[in-house]
Amino acid sequence: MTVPRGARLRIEVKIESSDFVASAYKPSDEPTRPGRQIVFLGRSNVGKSSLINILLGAKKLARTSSTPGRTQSVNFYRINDTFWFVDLPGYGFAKVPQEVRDAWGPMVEGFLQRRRDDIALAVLLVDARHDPTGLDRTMGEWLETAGIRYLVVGTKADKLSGNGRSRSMKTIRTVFGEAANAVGAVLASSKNGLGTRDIWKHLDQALLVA
Ligand SMILES: Nc1nc2c(ncn2[C@@H]2O[C@H](COP(=O)(O)OP(=O)(O)OP(=O)(O)O)[C@@H](O)[C@H]2O)c(=O)[nH]1
Ligand SMILES: [Mg+2]
Repeated sequence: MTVPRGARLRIEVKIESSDFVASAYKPSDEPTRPGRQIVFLGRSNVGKSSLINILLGAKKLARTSSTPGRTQSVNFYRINDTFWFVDLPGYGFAKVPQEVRDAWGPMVEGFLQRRRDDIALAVLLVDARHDPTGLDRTMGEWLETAGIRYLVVGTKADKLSGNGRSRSMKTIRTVFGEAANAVGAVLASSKNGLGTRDIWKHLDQALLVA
């Protein structure tokens, strides 16, 4: 096949609109409009809400905070009126009150199980500066068992040197590389935009095949 110069082989999602739609504390709060979902998962404070903002080029759409546990509900963002970004509450931060930690399992696992068939891809965020935690590994295994495909994103990569980034990528690949449902790994920064193009490539792919 001859591809004309400048032609693109695949369609890329262009963000025409992104809107906050709902914060769900229980299933009945969830929007019922159809559409595939990209869900963002990871430890409290790892940078889920910040990543959503930079991917959408919308600085303040998702609320971010230096206090872990900012996002305690399931937050729905409607993109191009066709698909969803879903910002899930973070897990595993010692300073988050016990009742919030107890609520996490039923809320997030329940959500993932109920919406499994609508999920085009999960984005599992881990802090690039540290080895993935036991809970990060458990989350990966959980997604594996649930049959949900996921992309691993190492966040806050702006805080690492070139060597640190290589080391981090290697660790992430070692921990998640064998998993059948892990579609790839990307290092990212919500401060300087590193990795966002690569992440979008994976999201495009997942949304196209979904
Ligand atoms: N240097 C740096 N800081 C970041 C990056 N991403 C997030 N942060 C900071 O990390 C803190 C937490 O970011 P959030 O996006 O609120 O994290 P979250 O995962 O949504 O946190 P919860 O909602 O509490 O689960 C904030 O102070 C952000 O400014 C990044 O790529 N680089
Ligand atoms: Mg958040």
